[in-house]
Amino acid sequence: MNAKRVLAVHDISCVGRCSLTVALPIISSVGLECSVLPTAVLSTHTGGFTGFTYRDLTDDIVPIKEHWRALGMRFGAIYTGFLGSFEQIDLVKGLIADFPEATVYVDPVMADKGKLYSVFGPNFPAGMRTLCEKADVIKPNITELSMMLGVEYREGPYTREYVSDMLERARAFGARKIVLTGISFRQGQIGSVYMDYGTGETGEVMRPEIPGYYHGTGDVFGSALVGACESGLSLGDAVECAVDLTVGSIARTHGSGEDVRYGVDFEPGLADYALDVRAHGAPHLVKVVEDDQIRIVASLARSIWPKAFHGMEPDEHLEYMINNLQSFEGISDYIRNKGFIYWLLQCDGRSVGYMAYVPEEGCLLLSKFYLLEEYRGRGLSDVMMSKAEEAARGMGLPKIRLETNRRNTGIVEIYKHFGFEIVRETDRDIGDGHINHDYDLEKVL
Ligand code: PXL
Repeated sequence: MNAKRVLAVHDISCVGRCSLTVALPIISSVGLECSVLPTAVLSTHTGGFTGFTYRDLTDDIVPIKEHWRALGMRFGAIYTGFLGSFEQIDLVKGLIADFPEATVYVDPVMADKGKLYSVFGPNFPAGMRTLCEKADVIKPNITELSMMLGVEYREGPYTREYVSDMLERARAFGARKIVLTGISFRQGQIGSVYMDYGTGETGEVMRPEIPGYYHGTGDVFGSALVGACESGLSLGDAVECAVDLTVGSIARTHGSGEDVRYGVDFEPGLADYALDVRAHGAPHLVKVVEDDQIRIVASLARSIWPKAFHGMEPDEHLEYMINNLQSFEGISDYIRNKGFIYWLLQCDGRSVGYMAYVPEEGCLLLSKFYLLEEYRGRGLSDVMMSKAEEAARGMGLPKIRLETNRRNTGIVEIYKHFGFEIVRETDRDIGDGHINHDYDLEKVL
């Protein structure tokens, strides 16, 4: 399956940048495939234009979905926005149930500035709430959240207690994460707050408010959020990238004096948005030089090793290795006195793994190669192995060798996948009577 395929479920308003006409370019700009399920076709959006055409595509949703199912189609994410009718709420819930592997982002597009959009009836917020209950990530504005919670809409600026209380109430929807837009804590400032209910990660991204009302900004923000999250960014980094694209688009539009019904001028900001996402999210290696970095390596070893070697070695053997070889002092000694080169793997703005190697006679010894459990299976070990190969080649060494615990069949298979072969079994005394029962593996470059 193409895990990077995002399905955007919104209307297509032919003119007036919003919904699918912004979701497609923004999500595509970060290298993700954006498929679409149009919920309605309108000549223009409904905000400020009069006499727009409106073709409701409710009847097409199930046949389109069934065709995809017959083809065995899979989606990495489903991102829903403006729905064409009340009945579509249940149909979209059915769609979500039929593609259970997808991460579901629901933007309950229906209201702003305390008012429900004119095309929706009064029961729409309660219906939208049931859709939010199927989501992994929800992105309401404060009006939509108030309506779904059945509480009175209040104009900002807000106190932090008020906003925290709203986030807490929204926990009942069951989504893992929420991004709440249209929040201000003082006059002249506006932004978003976010909360990851699972990890407790929470924060706010505030910017100076630009006067005026700008159409389609919720969709620019939502699409940028989905693009960034699906690129592997943490929620906080994704919100930053989305806010920057949105605010930049508003600033250009404000400056140009354009008719705001045509939406915001987001296109010139796309290249920077894509670079921003890449800079925050792309996994990359950082050489370990400073004491602080060595401490991070030592703490990664402490988190990774007990799980990685669980059931393979007695606890005291593991403790000996961690305390002596992968402690701050042990790693410092390897780097500063023994010629080892350590690298930290950065991803989602944090250190998620590490590797180390040292040149030997005729080969490179790959001495450490570890990833946090939750970051395995995402191709990140390729980044580390490529670095080891690049280093060996750069030093003119034709071979990489490594030693790995014989009982760790999973990692042996991974090394074989990278082209390593078992060359011997060894029982090495690593000091204090501790013996490592290893395979020696080699890869000829
Ligand atoms: O940007 C939200 C939106 C999406 N689609 C249509 C709309 C609106 C907001 O007014 O009218 C058709």
